[in-house]
Amino acid sequence: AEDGYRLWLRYEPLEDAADYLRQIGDTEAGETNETSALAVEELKLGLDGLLGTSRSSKAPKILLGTPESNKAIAKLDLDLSDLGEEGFWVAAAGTKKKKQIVITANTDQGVLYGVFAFLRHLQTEQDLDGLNLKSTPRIEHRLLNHWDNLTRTVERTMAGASIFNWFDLPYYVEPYYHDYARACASIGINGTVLTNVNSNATILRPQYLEKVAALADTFRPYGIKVYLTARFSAPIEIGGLETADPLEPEVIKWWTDKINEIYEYVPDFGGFLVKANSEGQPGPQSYHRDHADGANLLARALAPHQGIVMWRAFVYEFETQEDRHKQAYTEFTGLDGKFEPNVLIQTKNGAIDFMPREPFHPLFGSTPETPLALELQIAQEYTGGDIHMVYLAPMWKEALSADTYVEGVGSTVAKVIDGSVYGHETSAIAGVANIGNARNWTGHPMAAANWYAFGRLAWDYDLSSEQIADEWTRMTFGNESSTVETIESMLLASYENMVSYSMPLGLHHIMYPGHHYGPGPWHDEGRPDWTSIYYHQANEDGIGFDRTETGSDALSQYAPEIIEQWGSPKTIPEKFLLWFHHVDWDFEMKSGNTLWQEICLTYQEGVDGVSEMIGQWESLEGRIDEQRYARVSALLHRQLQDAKFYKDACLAYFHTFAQRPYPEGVEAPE
Ligand code: GCW
Repeated sequence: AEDGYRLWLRYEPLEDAADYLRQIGDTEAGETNETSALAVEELKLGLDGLLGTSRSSKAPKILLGTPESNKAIAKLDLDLSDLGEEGFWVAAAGTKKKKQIVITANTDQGVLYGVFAFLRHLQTEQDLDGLNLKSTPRIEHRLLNHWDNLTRTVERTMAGASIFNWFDLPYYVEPYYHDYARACASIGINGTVLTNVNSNATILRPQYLEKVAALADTFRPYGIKVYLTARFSAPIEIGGLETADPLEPEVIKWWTDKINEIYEYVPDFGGFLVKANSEGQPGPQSYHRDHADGANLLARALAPHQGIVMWRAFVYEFETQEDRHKQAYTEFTGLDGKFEPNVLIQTKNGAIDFMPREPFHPLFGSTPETPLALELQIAQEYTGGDIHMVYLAPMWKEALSADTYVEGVGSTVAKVIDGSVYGHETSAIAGVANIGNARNWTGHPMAAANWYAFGRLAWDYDLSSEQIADEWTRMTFGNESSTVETIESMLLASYENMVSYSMPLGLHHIMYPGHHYGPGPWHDEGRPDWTSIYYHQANEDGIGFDRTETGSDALSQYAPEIIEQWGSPKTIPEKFLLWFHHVDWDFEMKSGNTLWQEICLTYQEGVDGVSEMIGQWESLEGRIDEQRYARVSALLHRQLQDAKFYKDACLAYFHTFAQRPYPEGVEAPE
């Protein structure tokens, strides 16, 4: 049965196998160590599955390995100087008479990546003529962030319990840890943070470090480093100290000893991810110190071991009375230049949270001295849980390709992140994982596309959403052309549909509190900055949050080119309209509709988009396995119901202010 466990690494027999078999013969690998053994094993697994187990000794050989490990490759005398430590080269080599395929790199890790690239090439039925795949990653640290607790609950990911079985570790290492690592390595992910940013300090106790070491040992051959979250109050919680003040010598000593201890368990430990002074987490400000004091405390102790600190910029307090959009920028630009070189400030793509659509975070480009890491959310906290089919690559591409203008046109968020705008050496990107112990890892069968897309974009942000969707679909559902076309078109429409039926035109933070799944625009209890009415500001005149000069002036945190374009409701891209402007219900939109009409029609469009996806999916009945067909079918019907509910709840509520008729073509809420 097809339960999705194999993800995109299915290796089902190819229709064109015979053709490939003429071009692919035996494999000649070099000397082995753990990582190169995995490369050999994966290549065999892939080829056996895709092409069958018998290959002709007359067909061109695959030469696998580094020039050091494989003499035949050394003889080719290839120039690998631009491949770095992780890049690979997969190419047709040899002579006309004696053709060969070479999969090589400077390191065994690169060779493993090359194997996955070669297999992907076959899985997606690409030509072998003129084979020449050469690639290096654009970003150095490409991490998953698990928001997993030691009790195996997972914050905001809905695909089951945590995959990390702490109870059985280190004595029993689940075989599926290998499959997790394979899947990650196949898309170039090279690090993973095992614990939730909201976790307590327990993971730092020796009893747990032993378990962490077992996971690190398992992931290492796949090129995946292990990282942990560091609770700032750990010296008090588990160290018996009275304070966690980052400038206190005993605190400095405690962390230095702790970090040295971690490296005894995990010699290549990656470092820490820290959420401090945010949403109730302890931090340096509790001792009247700043984020730099806190981050540097850890960074200095990690530096001798080459560890890094990813200090999160997701900080806000209502007490300051400042628009939440502005707070991270205010705090962190003031500290630029004060951080140790092994600190990165990890910043969500948008300034508020992981809303369905946000303008890019104004911090990007605003800290010339400090490298920023980009944090994306693969888990669908605000985008339909693991129930809605929403392909997130277009959203991430929008963030990555946004122009900050800080160093002139073309200073995109991607170039801030990869270090090129300000010439930083270290670079990082993180994705909050959507993985759980669901048999298919991600709950919704289509949600695996987001795990896949994150890895591919982390490796190369220039890949298009279309190309990634195409690869994933072919690898996951096979190459039959109408199946591929249909699923791709569903994937590519899905993000915009979801924005339309939940938070269109720059609306944000109007979800139901707590679960964050459905609508709750009426919500106004508790902290004002956790309510919905604070963000949509609807009243009889209109709707939207004024972030221009006449309002919170968050817009002033962006470059002049952006202020100019976004400063007026007439010139701002309408997708961000209500994020920055409070606009009259009768404001005329580019379409000629009034704002009220446009809001209604956009919600309706989102719902209709889901109906269309159902129609498309139904055209695939009988073409794909029954199990995945039925599951996606059921989920899409639920999504339609939810989309209607989102639309009805929001329109009924906003109507109480707008008091205008529903435009034609919109199903009015009952
Ligand atoms: O989006 C919010 C979530 C919290 C999360 C927080 C964060 C891990 O609702 O669950 O906590 O962001 O990113 O720290």
